[in-house]
Order: sequence, then structure tokens, then C-alpha cells
Amino acid sequence: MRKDFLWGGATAANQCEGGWQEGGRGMAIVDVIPHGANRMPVMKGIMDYRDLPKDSYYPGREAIDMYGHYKEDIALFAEMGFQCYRFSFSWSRIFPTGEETEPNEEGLRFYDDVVNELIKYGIEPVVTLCHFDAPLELVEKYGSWKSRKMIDCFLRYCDVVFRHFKNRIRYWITFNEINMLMHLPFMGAGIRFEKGEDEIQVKYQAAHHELVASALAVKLAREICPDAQVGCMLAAGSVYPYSCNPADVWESMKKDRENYFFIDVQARGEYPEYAKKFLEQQGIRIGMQEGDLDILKENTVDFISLSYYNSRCVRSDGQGEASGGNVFASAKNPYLECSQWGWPIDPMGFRITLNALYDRYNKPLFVVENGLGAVDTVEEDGKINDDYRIDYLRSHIKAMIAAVEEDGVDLLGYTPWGCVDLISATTGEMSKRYGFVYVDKDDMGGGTLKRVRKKSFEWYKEVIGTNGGNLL
Ligand code: BGP
Repeated sequence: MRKDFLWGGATAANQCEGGWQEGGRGMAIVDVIPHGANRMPVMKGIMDYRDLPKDSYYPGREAIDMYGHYKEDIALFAEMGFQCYRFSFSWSRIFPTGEETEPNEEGLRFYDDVVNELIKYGIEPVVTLCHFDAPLELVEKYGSWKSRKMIDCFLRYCDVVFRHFKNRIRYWITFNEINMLMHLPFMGAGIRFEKGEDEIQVKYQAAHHELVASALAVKLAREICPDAQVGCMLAAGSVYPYSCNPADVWESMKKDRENYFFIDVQARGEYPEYAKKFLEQQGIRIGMQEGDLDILKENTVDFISLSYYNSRCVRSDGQGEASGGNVFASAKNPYLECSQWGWPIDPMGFRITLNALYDRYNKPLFVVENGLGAVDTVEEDGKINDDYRIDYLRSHIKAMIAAVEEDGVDLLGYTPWGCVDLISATTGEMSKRYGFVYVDKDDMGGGTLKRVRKKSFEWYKEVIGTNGGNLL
């Protein structure tokens, strides 16, 4: 791999930071997403969090309290040899309601401390501006990204952090998994549907607002911190046709386009023809302001970041078994084994996805999430032997290296997800673990928060130390 390839790990404030009432932070979307059966309906925007039972448990409020443990966690990342660390800022820690004219200094100080700690170890910060998180006040007042008002609020936040961190942060990502808005609208973008509301119309309008906000953030970064690189972020995973029946192939192409749509706009700078036709056929009318299309055209991203957990599969007849556990509807692929949460395991699909994205956009890629959510057992001697995680990562890193070295994909770095155990986004569980570092906490909030190195910790350290040369 290239000498400056960035090996590291990834987390996000909404799932690890906690400290929801510390340092003047305002309420955020994540604070009202519960654990348990109500989680999905709330994340989908079809249940109002204000109707939740009083005794609901909100796992993101404390999470793994990285707010109070960041020094210890970063020291562990440094020990593994991380060259970069992807994490997110909590918007409501900096703008508690989203509408202040001045930022919350205590919030900025917290991120100063985090960023300085990283720099102390020579770890490059890679920061997501909005990872499933926005000030709750903006949801209440404006309906979040349904409203164009969000663009101004987001840009005020970007302006502050770009200026404040311009000499310390080189890599910014605007919206995490921007296409998640279509699947989990409340978690992805704070969207809650009113009775009788035209859901698809609302989603595409909100998407337009996010796309314009993302392009204007790119513009702002070029003015304030011209050395920085700004990327978009896709929940990736190529969609396979279930068979070589052309009807299946066509279906898979359409499904891929549902996801590519966002990146097509952010990377190529315009609404693609297929999307214009789709919107027209569906009777969706996107409210735009004069100049929006120029903004999109003139401010495309520098790189494309992505998460890859699995490929997807589709059959045109809608028959057969569905693949479980994933928010993307998918047919079960008979060639693939699945994780404990029903997510297919497909390293070759990783190579395919990287190639597909690089062919399509011809811009540098950055893998900012990949990994296996699994139950870990602490043995009597205190050890955690997560060989299954090592196997998953080994096969995926091999596929990634092949994409780079054999296929010529331009890749900036690799940050596996949840390098320290954290709260699962889709299930709210702690027991769905991804980390090299174990955190003693259970699904209902019990535990000491103690950090313990897993077997994969030493393994990944060796991978980084040999620049991917030793994957044994
Ligand atoms: C992505 C998100 C992450 C993360 C990951 C794993 O969609 O960007 O926030 O959580 O998926 O998913 P889960 O936590 O549901 O296992």
C-alpha cells in the first residue's frame, strides 16, 4: 500500500461520546432514540419519541462515556499505531439549540482537547460534521431537514469549526451515510412524518436541502481552509442481481442508483437523468431556489468516503427469503454466510464495491467504516479471543488491498468501525460489538466502562505496523 495510506479506526459522537448533559451540550436526536422495540419505529420517523413510555432507556445519552474517557481511548488507539482517527463532532455540543449566534465555548474546548490529544500522538483527525445527529431543538422548531432553514444553521456550525480547526484538521466529511435518510429518516436526518404526509416527497426535499448544505460546506471550506479535503459519505455495498435474468439485473441497477443518487450529485455536481425521470414519474416536486443547481455544480467533493459491511442482492419477482437484520431490503444470497445479526459476509463484494465506485466517480475513496458486529465473551482469565472478528477483517483487508494494488483503486485510508466497542446504531445494543477494545457495559446500561484489549488489538497493530503486509 502507498506509504501515506492512513490506517486507523472510526467512531461517532452519537454512539460513543455520551456526556449528554455535560459542558453545556444541547439535546440531540440521539438522546431520544430508545433501546428496545420502539427503536425502529422512532428511527423510521413513524413514532414520535414524545409518546414513548416514561421509563424508556436511551443508550446514546451515556454511551461509553468517551466524553470522560477520551484520553484513555486515544492512548489505546496510539498504542495500536493508528495514523488517523475518524470521529464526529456533536453539533449540539457546539450549538446547543442550533440557532445561537455564538458557539458554546465549552463544547469547542472539548474538541480542542480531543484534537490536540490526537495530534500529540501524530494521529490525523478525520471529522464527520453530522453523524446521525442534529440539535433536537431544530427538529422541534423546523422539522429538521424538511426545512431549508437547516442549511443556514448547518453552515453557521461549519463556519465556526472550519475557522477554529483550520490548522489542525485536514479531512472533513459532511453527512454520514447520507443515503440513510431514505431508510431511517429520523435517525438519519431528524425527519418525523405527520399523519397523511407524502413520505417520499418529504424525503427527497430533505435530501435536496442536505445536498445543497453539503455543497455549500465544501465552498466554505475552500474559502476558510483551502488545504482541507472535504468528502461525502455513502452507505455502500453493491447490489447483485439474484440471477442472470435481465429483469433481475435491471432491478439491481435501479437499487444501486437509489444509493448512488446522492453521491452522483455530490461528486458529479448534478441531478442525474435517471433521477430526474424518477422524480417526475413519482410526481415528486423538489422546491429549489435559484442558484441551487449552480451551487451543486460548482462545489463537488474532493473524495468519497464509504461504509461497507455487506453486499446486497435483489430479485425482480420479490420471491424467496429476505436477508435479515439490515435496513436495506435485500434477498438472501445463497452463496454467503451471515453474521449473528444476519448481515451477509462478503469480502469479494468489498472489492467489487470499491471498483464500482472508483469506476463511476474517478475520485479518491476513503473506507471509513467496515467491520463485524459480534457477541464477545470475556474468558475466565479476562481475555477476549475474537478470532471471528480477525477473520472478517483479514478477508476484507485482503480484498481492499487487491482493489488497490491489482485494480488501481485510489484509496486514502481505512478506518474500521467501532474501534472501541460502542452502541449499535440500528439495534441500540452494546452487545453488538465491533471493537479492538472491549468496553464493560451491557445492553441496559450496567457495567464499569472499563476498557480491555481484545485479541484483535495485537493483530491490528501488526497489520498497521506492516502497512498491511502481515495479515496472519
Ligand atoms: C453504519 C453507521 C454507523 C454504525 C454502523 C454499524 O450504518 O454509520 O453509525 O453504527 O453502521 O451498524 P450497527 O451499529 O447497526 O451494527
